[in-house]
Amino acid sequence: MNNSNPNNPWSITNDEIDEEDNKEGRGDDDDDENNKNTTSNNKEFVLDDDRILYSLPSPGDNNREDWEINNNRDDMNKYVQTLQDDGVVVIPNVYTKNQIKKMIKQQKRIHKKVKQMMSNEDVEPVNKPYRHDFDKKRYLLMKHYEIEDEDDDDEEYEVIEISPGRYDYVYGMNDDERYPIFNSNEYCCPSILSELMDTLLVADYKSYSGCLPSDGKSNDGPWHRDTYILFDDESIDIKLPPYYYTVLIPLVPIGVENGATEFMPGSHKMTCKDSMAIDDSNESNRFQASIKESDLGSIIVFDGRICHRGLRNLTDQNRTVLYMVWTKKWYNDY
Ligand SMILES: O=C(O)CCC(=O)C(=O)O
Repeated sequence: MNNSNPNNPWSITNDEIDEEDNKEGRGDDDDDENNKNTTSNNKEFVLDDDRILYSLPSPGDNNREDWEINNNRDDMNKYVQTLQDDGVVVIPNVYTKNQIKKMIKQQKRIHKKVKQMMSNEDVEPVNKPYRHDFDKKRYLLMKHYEIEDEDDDDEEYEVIEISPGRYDYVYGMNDDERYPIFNSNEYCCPSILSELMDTLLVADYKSYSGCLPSDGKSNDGPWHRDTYILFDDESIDIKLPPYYYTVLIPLVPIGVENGATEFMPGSHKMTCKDSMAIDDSNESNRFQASIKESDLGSIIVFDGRICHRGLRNLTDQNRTVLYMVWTKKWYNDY
């Protein structure tokens, strides 16, 4: 079509586009340095007005070396490949033992405070639907507690009881100066993780943190994906490039006794029906991510579309896992 609309100030004719193309080839535009932007293949685009193009630094660029621990480039390629193929990978030595100790201490303070707020006489849990998609959009009724932090202008937060004694909340985990470890670069974007996300999500992504504490003894969680089905048809979601990653950071060893996280490798690229049809008696078709005591500081990273579940906790011991969610900015985890 070559029909310029005189009523529409944004309409451009093909002739005008050709003219712009020719100009670009000749490079005879305004050569003000401030108006230039260099793209990754070094082709220069020049604005023809006085607006200034600005490139945002990548979120992982700041002071990486200060807190580099696991920064082996060969491993990096392996993690990227495994996440693309299997949808889940365990990365060792992302945090030091000292950092894990700080996280445990501050998370315990957070948990104590959350329990206090939950036991306030004004707080009544309400059964509300919680989105837990699998082959289709699915809601499970779960107890929700609305808590208020009187030390922070009565700011309101939600605590969800995923199964008896097993909770999910974000209180204290994001930009809260009272719990500085969770507010720090060393926690939020260790170099291996920020580089991984740079590679996989590429640009325009965001993250937030939360906590999954359990008081002991819980049942198997349901199989689910962490992503919401975008167009009520999972066959669309599984064809998209990655847009959602979950990161689990165990603060206690996790395994068969207290509930490993179980995954169906490859199911981020399959319909749930096809994934469930795969023979689960063959061990290689199921992956149970366990972290030993000596391996604390490791993280489990997975594509949010992978089918997974938390397995039962047979012990009376607390099982606390922190999580981060990294998504493209357009994704809304509501
Ligand atoms: O607690 C776990 O191991 C499982 C967590 C989980 O299902 C999730 O992050 O969606």
